[in-house]
Amino acid sequence: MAENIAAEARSVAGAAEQVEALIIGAGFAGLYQLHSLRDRLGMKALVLEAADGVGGTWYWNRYPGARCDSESHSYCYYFSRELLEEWEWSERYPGQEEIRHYLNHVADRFDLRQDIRLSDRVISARFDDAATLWHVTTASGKRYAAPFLITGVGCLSSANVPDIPGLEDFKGDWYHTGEWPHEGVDFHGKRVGQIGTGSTGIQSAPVIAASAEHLTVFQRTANYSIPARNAPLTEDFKRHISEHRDEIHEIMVSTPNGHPFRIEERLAASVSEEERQAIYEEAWQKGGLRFRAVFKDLMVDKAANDTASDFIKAKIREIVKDPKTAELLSNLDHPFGTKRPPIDSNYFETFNRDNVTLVDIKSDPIKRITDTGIETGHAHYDLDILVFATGFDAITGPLLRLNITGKNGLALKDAWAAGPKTYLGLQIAGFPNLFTITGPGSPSVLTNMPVSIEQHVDWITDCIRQMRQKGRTRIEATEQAAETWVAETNRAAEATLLPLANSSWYLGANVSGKPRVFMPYAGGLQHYRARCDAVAEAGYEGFVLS
Ligand code: NA7
Repeated sequence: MAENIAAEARSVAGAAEQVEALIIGAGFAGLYQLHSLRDRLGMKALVLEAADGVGGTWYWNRYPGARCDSESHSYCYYFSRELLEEWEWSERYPGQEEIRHYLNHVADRFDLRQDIRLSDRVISARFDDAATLWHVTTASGKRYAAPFLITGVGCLSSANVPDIPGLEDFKGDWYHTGEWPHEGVDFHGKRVGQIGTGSTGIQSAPVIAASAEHLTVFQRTANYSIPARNAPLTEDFKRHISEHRDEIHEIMVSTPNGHPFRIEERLAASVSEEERQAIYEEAWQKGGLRFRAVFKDLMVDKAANDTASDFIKAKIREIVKDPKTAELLSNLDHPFGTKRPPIDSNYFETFNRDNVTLVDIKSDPIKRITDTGIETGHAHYDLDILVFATGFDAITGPLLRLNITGKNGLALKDAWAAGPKTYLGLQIAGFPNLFTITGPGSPSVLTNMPVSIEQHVDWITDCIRQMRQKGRTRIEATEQAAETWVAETNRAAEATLLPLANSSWYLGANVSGKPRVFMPYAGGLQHYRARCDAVAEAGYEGFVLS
């Protein structure tokens, strides 16, 4: 008897919990995917999440000044009219805390928490070909199994801390912006060094400077930025949104980037120099990503792009008082918009403060971190706190760290040794029944993310619905379809100016040893959506269903 009980206990301890679908990540993607599979298809689905709360990217990124660069009324789900109507955003660009509240509200409203397992990181996923089952293991040793595995791990969730010698010697505290302590960091009386001037560094520097004794910003590549002109939403604007939801959504799904505004039809050269300056000036005053939409050729014609870029350089020189600092900040080595274009609140103005210094680490690179600060070839900077605003192992990083193994023992890291290869960014040949929400090869980071996420989740849900209706249990992208899609993704990027930014994370250039491949699909969200729909209508062309 005792023996039987012990054996049973062993088998229970070793047994995998089996459901119909496993979803990794409780951010925008995972929450909506759970709701769709469970409440629309009636499936038993589970979300596995490493953090101790929902929110995904917005759970982790709590650095000072963390704010979204898509407008709040578009940075949300549109699948539920009730949800849209009951939630009211407070500012033009939502801050991290407000977005996290929103996602917590979604989790409660749709009763999702009961099917979310928090505080346990997925450490491996392995496909059992004979059983058509994905076996997933977590850090705590729990095992799960399901026929379908869906990743909603985000594109910017794998922190990139550069391998600078000496970090272990540093006596002060150091932080990566993407893994910021929940209790916050007190900068009062501290000498802070910030490495990185991407969207994150551009947001954090003004906020850190406001309380630190001194902030030294270490800039490798100068960056463009447009003022966000963030402000509380007016009652008039809130009314406008609530009266025009359908029109706003229609614009979002029919434009290349999923934003709630259209790109102007005119070319930069179609207006006089004077008119062009007036158009840029108006867009600069209004602020935000709409700046990029004032001419339709800014992202495809270098001469057109130069006009925008020259305008922004002149603005930087006008704002920044010290000529040497202004020169460094405006010494831009890539066309405007070819790296993800930040929007800011007083970034360039911050360099007019007495307690802020800009250090050019392109001409004088960092040699090492010492116990008391940062040493470059020519100087030593004494610091109490180091902030790494150095970005992410973007798009592929979060997928690769799941340790996924497909058919015939094929590890994803080997399948992608020369760079990611997917079909539509949704599936990988050799990895049946694995769907990657906003995976490489989809528009993802080039768009307003919730719009791309809803499109992917709807497509995946519909695919699984059709499979179930037709008694199919397995779907796998063909190698041929994936090859063709990679070629199409490359062509789409080459038709734009995007590949001209050498140090872009779109290319994987920010992580040493990462293959240089342009990862997102740059052909436009509206075209991509049409393509995904056409594939489904043609009976899932490019996939094998069995
Ligand atoms: P980004 O955009 O990748 O920016 C990272 C910054 O850190 C960028 O200025 C990099 O310079 C710099 N960096 C990275 N590694 C180093 C090393 N080793 N030495 C010096 N400087 C370095 O990341 P963000 O977090 O700002 O933004 C990512 C996205 O998150 C953003 O687009 C939003 O969508 C939200 P580089 O340009 O490589 O010379």
